[in-house]
Amino acid sequence: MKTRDRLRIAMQKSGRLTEPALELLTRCGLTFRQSRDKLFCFGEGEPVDLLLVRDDDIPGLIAQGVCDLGIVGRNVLSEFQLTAGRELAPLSELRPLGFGRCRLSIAVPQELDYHGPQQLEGRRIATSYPGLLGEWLRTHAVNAGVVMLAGSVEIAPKLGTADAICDLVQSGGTLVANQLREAEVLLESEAVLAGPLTLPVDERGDMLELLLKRLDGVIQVRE
Ligand code: PRT
Ligand code: ZN
Repeated sequence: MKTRDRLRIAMQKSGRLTEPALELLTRCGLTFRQSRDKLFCFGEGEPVDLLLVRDDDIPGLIAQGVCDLGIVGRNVLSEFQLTAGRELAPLSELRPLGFGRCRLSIAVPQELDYHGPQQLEGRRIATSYPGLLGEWLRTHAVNAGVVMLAGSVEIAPKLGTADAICDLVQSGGTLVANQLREAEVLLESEAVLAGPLTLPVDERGDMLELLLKRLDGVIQVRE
């Protein structure tokens, strides 16, 4: 991998985390030249550029060294850490960022009188998070089928393709609309600053240290 002297941050191109992530970086004193719908934004004042991508690609881009940092949901980062191949560099959560809060939960049909994990034994659970769900099932010694779905997970019970779901919940409105109710919380999530386990020791490392200091200042003021 060619060495770079500018810090490169991967963030979501278009979605729930885009606006708040840009706002946070702006409050850290960073300004960028290109419009945010472009793939790449060049940092004007500081040597910090942005790569705008799908959120699911962010951990891989950091692990491959294409980007130094990423702003991504803890749900996506944790899933990557559980499912990525060993050949990829391990990542770490450098800072929680306080926006994009949600939880990864198991939800069951409203009419089911849920009273514990063992009730999921032998059932099929639809999810886009096989790593996190699999880990939870192992921890609770539950043998359940994991039905992998990339989207529209909440309609699986109605379609008869699963008995329960494991998906992100925020207000709970989507669950109610699909006659489901939250039974177990697997992960409390929010946007985080992700980076490699070992940080670069060149100019990028100095810039990263400065950025972390500014971030801490901004986050502290918000709290
Ligand atoms: O295109 P790209 O792949 O980048 O975007 P995406 O569609 O995968 O992601 P996006 O923008 O929907 O979400 C990005 C991140 O926001 C997620 O990875 C979470 O970390 C965070 N986040 C916070 C949420 C929610 N809240 C949320 N409510 N992500 C998704 N949802 C969905 C959830 O999947 C469910 O369908 O909203 C529905 C539930 O919401 P409530 O309010 O009805 O409970
Ligand atoms: Zn995504």
